[in-house]
Amino acid sequence: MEKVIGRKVIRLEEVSSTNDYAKSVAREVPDGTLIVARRQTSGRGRLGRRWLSPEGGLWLSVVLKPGFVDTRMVFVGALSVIDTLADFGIVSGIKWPNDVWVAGRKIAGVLLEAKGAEYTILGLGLNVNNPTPRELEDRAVSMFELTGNIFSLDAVLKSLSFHMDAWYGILKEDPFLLMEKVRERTFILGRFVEVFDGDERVVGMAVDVLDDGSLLLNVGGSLKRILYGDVSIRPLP
Ligand code: BT5
Repeated sequence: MEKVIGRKVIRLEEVSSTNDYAKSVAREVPDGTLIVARRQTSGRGRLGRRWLSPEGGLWLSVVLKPGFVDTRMVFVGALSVIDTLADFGIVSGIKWPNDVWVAGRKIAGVLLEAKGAEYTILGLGLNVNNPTPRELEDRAVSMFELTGNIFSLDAVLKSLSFHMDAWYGILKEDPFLLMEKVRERTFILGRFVEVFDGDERVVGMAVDVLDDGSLLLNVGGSLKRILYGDVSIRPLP
């Protein structure tokens, strides 16, 4: 079986979703096994949204078995993408909770799915050599579009694998250090934002990301803790 920096890797040409494939093998494979596909036919975002996954991008899932559930694993994915992009000369930031953006556009997204404490699937999509899917217009970007360069998917995968190993280790050893980095990299802090959690829309100033991973908003002078949602940046009222 192929390994990338000590990590077992399963490569697929095409799959519906690497997260679904990862779930189907999760019980049998070791902690840290990575599944990567050239194309996904039904790539998923959160809340059943579509993740467009044409050839040229990195579409992968990692099976993690830390023995606990921790939603902050989403930041293991986001910080690893940020470090990987930095390795290739691209500066990026976290749009809380699960997006990585460059220059106002989304370059990567993380989808975390846990089966109790048994395993967690960390799904990650990164636009590398693929052009931005047309229907996303100016909301998405790829490494190719930012730099004009074609990257070796294996080199990007190796870098991602290395950084995921490091941040996963930090989450287990010292989650507060992980959260320090998350705060440093969350570019919405100090911005006026709208957050939609599927039911409720809240508008306020993003003040902080707390140690448990939640977002603190100043809503008309009172502080509100947001556990989950979609953030859009808004002009100051
Ligand atoms: C996410 O969801 O951002 C999580 C995306 C996770 C994708 C990976 S790929 C490997 C693994 N297997 C899967 O099936 N999924 C994971 P969310 O925050 O809900 O964002 C979804 C939204 O991102 C969509 O509604 C689009 O607006 C946008 N989007 C879709 N495809 C995109 C792309 N390739 N690049 C940038 N934005 C995209």
